[in-house]
Amino acid sequence: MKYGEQLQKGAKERVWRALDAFAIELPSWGFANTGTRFGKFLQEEAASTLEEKFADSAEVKRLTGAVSAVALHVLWDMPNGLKDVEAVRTLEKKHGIKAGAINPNLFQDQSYKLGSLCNANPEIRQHALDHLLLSIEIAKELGVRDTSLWLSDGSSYPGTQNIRKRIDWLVDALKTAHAKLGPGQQLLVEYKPFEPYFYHTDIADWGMARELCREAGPQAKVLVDTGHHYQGQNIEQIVAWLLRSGLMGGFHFNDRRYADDDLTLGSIDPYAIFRVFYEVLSAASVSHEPANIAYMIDQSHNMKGKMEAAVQTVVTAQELFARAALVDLETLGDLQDAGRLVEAEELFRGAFWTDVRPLVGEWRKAHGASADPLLSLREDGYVEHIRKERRARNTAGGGGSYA
Ligand code: PSV
Ligand code: MN
Repeated sequence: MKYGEQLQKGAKERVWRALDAFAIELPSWGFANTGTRFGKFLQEEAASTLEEKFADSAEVKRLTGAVSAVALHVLWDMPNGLKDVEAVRTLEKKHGIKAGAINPNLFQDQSYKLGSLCNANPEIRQHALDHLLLSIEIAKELGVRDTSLWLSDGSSYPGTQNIRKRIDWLVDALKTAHAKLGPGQQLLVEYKPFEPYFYHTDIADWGMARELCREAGPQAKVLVDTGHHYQGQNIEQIVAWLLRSGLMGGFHFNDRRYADDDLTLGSIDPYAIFRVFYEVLSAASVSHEPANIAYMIDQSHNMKGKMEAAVQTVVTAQELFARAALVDLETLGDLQDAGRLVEAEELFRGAFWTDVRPLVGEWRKAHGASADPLLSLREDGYVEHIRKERRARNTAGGGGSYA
């Protein structure tokens, strides 16, 4: 098959079908002012209230047509716990966007210096567990499927912690949490090799996350954050394994050059994300059912405007998903089985190199979104409006120096 032929052979239908089924969650924290370890460069238009985060997410949803929900971080967004549920329900209705995955915060409390669910002190473990259970309760109240757990727990110096004891504490906690899940709810377990600790991390990779899920129960699944791997790791192979074992729960998408850089999806290595999407789509084609995976973004933008970055990310995700959907799986399978390596590779690469932007734009337009969301964002005045509205609050103290 020659390059370009794929577009003629029912490509539009394939892309259309893929995009119909594709939606991604935005992180509420992606709209707030965050910083690096060395300083904060404040953005006048950043969101600081939950209402503003909902409003910003709704604008990204309106422009792209591919946003399913806005993921919440309990301490940052719902500091009063269950008392805030009603307010979230009101915001969901007002802005026409649902709350997404509920993220417990087990990394900021002063007592967590030596760990949260893995702390040697049983009182601190209980405190962390209570917060995890509260998060599950909040998810239940809001009708949200996923509680998304990331633990920063670890140590920076060999010999200072008992790794095996910590595994047992963690398993106990996850079993207790799992028992509280309602029908249809899920506990997503996210792994990360290092940072904030640099010797050991209690859930350092997908194998540890998978073991923990298996011990916790059938509603626990693994969350793959694309920024949480060592350099050179074959992430799509991890995804293939997790799909095979029914433990692929969801993604936190972002791109990186060095470590957990939280750069815009596809800005450094779009081919890597294409390959991940291809694994998901090819597994779904064999099982004949959608994998029911939570697609989520986990990025914070300190250089780019937050609204622009969010729109750019969703559009990139749509485009890479569409390109992955272009792979003719049947033909590829035949070529692979016949050992026709270069033809197989060219078919695969051909899909990646196809410019789907006009097709994806058409899909968006047909679905009431914008053919060119970044241009529409620039033209519709939303950013100017929120900048005016939020300027005074965002520049009064806080962060680094701001002229
Ligand atoms: C940790 O690096 C992480 O990826 C987790 O998902 C957190 O919830 C998120 O970033 C925000 O800090
Ligand atoms: Mn993450």
